[in-house]
Amino acid sequence: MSTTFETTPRADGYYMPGEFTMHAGTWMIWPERPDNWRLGAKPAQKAFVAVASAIAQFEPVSMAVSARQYQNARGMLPANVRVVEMSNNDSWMRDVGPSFVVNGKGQLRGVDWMFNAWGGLDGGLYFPWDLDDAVAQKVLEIENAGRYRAPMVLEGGSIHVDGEGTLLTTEECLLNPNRNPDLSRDEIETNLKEYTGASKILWLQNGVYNDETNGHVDNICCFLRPGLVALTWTDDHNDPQYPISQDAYERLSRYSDAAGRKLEIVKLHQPDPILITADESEGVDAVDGTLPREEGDRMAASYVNFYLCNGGAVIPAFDDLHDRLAVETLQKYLPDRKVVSVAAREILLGGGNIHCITQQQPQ
Ligand code: KQY
Repeated sequence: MSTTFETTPRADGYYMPGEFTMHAGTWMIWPERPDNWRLGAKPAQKAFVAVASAIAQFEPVSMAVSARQYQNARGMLPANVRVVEMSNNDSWMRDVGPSFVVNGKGQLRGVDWMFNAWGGLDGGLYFPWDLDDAVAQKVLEIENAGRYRAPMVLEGGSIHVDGEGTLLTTEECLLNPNRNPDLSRDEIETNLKEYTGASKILWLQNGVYNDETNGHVDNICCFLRPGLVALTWTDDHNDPQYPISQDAYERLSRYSDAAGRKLEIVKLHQPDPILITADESEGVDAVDGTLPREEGDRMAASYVNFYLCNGGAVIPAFDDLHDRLAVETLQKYLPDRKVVSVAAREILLGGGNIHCITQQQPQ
């Protein structure tokens, strides 16, 4: 049985390591809801298989799947992906899974944040979300890892850490009144520090333009290693993303991290605007209370939403001219990893990307 601790990770000597450190494996959830994924989620399922297969070249992958989809997922996934039955409301393991923490003795525990589907009844993306809110606890139980239930709503995609005391996040998401209306900025910072072990919080203002998560940091900026960050970028002054990336760049240039280092910033130029087609829009079941997918809506496409795994980096491809440059740039800054690109338009159409559907379990 997995114990629930009433203390905090920081008090017990645990901290959240950077994604770039060694993993025991990766957790994902199988997509199926037809009001988010077009054509009964079949194209998304193929994209998730491609992501799981790419990661499985580097480390073990576990896929959580509802009872209804178990046989279909087992049949579509390669044999080296472990399939585990787990109920869920959707497939965003980054946001609903545990943030794993470790101590200096190689022991593993996890933080189970409160989840309200990216904003609850005030702009959230679906109702109910109770099955998603239980996912972190179930993963920790399977891994026999102790659990901390954090007293705060937070999705894993809204934070990035360097594992050396620095945490990156956005005001747009963490200070949004639809997450923790009763907590002040100071109280939110205190919780972040207590539950991740970070000592310094670096705030960006906004996430990527039109990101339905209210600006998750994992779509705009992430650590490649301590002191080195990747930032989504555009050179087009007329693009609404331009002032957002510009502001982020200025803040990151001013900041130093918890160890006192200035940050080196790698710009990853975004793809050209990606709009939902009529076909794609028509393929999504319309249901009251979930976000409509309208023809012509711009999706929040970003190469920063990649995933680092043992010896690898799995980066989204959009069939765009910038795909190649993104791979080459990342490869240049990650010489010890193999950068693999996976076609990700179908994941983007669901509202996120490769980082959003994965969760690392540290070694
Ligand atoms: O982390 C994410 N990007 C998840 C987005 C959820 C979208 C639900 N439609």
